[in-house]
Amino acid sequence: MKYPIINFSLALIIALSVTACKPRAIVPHVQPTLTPAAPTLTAPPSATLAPSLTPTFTPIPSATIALPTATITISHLLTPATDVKMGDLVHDATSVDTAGEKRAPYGDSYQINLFERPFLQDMSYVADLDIASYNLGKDEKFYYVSIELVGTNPNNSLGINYAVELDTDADGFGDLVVAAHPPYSADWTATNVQVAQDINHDTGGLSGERSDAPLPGDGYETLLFDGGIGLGDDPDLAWVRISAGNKATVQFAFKRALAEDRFMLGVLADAGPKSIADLDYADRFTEEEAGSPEAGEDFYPLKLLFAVDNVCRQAYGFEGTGEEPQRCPPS
Ligand SMILES: [Ca+2]
Ligand SMILES: [Ca+2]
Ligand SMILES: [Ca+2]
Ligand SMILES: [Ca+2]
Repeated sequence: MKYPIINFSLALIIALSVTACKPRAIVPHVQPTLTPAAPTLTAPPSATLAPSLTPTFTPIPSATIALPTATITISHLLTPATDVKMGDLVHDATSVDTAGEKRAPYGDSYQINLFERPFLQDMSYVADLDIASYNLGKDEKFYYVSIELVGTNPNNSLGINYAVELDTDADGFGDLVVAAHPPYSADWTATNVQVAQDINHDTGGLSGERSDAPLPGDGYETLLFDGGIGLGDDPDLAWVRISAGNKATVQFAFKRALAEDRFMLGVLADAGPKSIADLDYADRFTEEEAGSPEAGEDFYPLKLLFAVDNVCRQAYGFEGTGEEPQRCPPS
């Protein structure tokens, strides 16, 4: 007579245990899969630009770093080469020699969207933001773009984004951007790379040559690729790695089909606005609002636009006139 009671109690305990365990086992695996990535994927709409431009140094959103990588498996067919022959260096001004004086020596021409401001707002220098040179290489499948920085740590705790801009018709309006965010690794990765396009032709504001600030715009508004979530037709479209050589502190690779054979090329280091939807930054802020890194200038020191370095653009695959907007002067 006792057995049925014992059995019933046991059954009840087992049933309760199983019921109690189930939700704990399932819920955490379902919930985090893709949702945390959403805020970092889309270029911010222009309505929210103003807050993103305020000079704060919020570290890279934790959602980006905390994203459980195990939940997304992306298969790659083709990885870029580890050893690539690179072309001629294009040099950028550096501020390392005048950093102690809290100023850039030269190389910042705000009106033509050329920045040399690897400084925080208090004019303290950040070598990992300071571009010294860049160059282009290619193999059968990929273009490679190396960025040489004065510093050696692209994983600087400020959270520095690096990018390559391509102006495919040389009108001064960037058409494509390949943008990467930390954390970076010495091995090629696509998970921290996005490719976006400017379809409505406003990266140069009204003019590809001059600052048109203050002017709203949505920059590179159309996301074509996000290696973190497998967005895009080609999972191997764009990659980044670091410490690839003393002239390649950061190196990008992207499929040649993205840019075809003719383009103007520039690079960017950005721990300031970090918003591809706000490029060109010279069209967002007036020069007075942005401030200047050059001590002799009226608007010195830096104000709203700081912690940004970029370069003059170089032409690849065509001669051009030499007068293309944002192009480097002939050397
Ligand atoms: Ca520069
Ligand atoms: Ca520089
Ligand atoms: Ca263009
Ligand atoms: Ca646009």
